[in-house]
Amino acid sequence: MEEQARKEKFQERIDKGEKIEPKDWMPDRYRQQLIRMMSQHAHSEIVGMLPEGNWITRAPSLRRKMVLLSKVQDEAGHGMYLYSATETLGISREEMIDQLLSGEAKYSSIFNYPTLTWADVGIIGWLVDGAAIINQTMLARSSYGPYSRAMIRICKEENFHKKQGYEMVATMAEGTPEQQEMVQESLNRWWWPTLMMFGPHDDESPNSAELLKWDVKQKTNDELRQSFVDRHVAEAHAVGLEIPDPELEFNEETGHWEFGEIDWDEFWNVIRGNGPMNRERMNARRQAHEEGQWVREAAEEYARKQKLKEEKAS
Ligand code: FAQ
Repeated sequence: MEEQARKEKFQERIDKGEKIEPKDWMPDRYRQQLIRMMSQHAHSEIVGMLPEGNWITRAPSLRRKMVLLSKVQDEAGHGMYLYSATETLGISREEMIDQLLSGEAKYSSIFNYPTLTWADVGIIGWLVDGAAIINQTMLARSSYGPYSRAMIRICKEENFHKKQGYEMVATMAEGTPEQQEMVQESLNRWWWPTLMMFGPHDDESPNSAELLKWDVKQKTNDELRQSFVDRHVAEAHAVGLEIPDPELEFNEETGHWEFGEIDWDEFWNVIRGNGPMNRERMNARRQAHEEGQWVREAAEEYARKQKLKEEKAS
């Protein structure tokens, strides 16, 4: 089939709501966009273990420690599903990791901020996982089968993460004056970086048009950001917390919360590698990769021996 006819047929399948599977024909650009976005997403899950992981040894009770340990472990699992789903597009895991470690591939800006207090653990669960759910509930309907299926499972776990984060936040918000101050201070630091997670405004988002056309995304960055604000302002108010935005105002006509402008210089600066924790995060990943070399070698050797055994047996 001619390239153009194939592209038209592909678009028809997308418009009918059919899922695209790994062995199906797809435009090279569709493949490249998915590799970019999904590998970036996988890296975010893995780098995203670091800020909260920082508090595992200092959790204030055994219960809190167990919940945090399993949450951080879930994020590792999400990274693994996503690397596997991305491999179905013809890129190897080694290539993806190389791209992360060389700085060629991005990961979410949010993970370049420090976790300074215990309240940050609750705030990340509530806000960062809350933002991830809004974005990923949409991606669960994405046209690429393996991505969409990974998202369904991931969203179930992220919902639990958000609930545990909000429960921590609510507990601190009705705790001692010091706890109340600590959780409000944490919200003040994380609110704006969380809004940045949704990416640049629609008119400055070069990838959105293609991703919408191919039904990878069904909503724009600004639409998702607005859903996040509407939901989380209500949740903040329900536990007596204040959103750190003097311009925040409810618009009765639209039924939405209007909010102030994001500091886009800060966003682009973090993406370029100059956020407060970019260097530390990359150093931690590089060190983990080097120290994991013997594990990868042992796993390969084990797989080789298993294969030999199976060959002998057959
Ligand atoms: N950070 O044209 P657009 C989580 C880049 S998972 C860094 O609008 P697009 C779970 C963008 O890549 C969080 N870079 O891009 C968890 C592009 O650069 P490129 C991760 C960003 O793809 C919780 C350029 O700016 N989630 O939190 C960011 O249409 C707790 C122009 O942007 C995903 O990755 C950013 N925030 O929209 C884990 C979801 N925003 O690549 C641990 C999947 C934009 O052309 C603890 N990804 N850029 O060089 C997406 O939904 C989309 O890719 C967006 C960006 C919305 C991130």
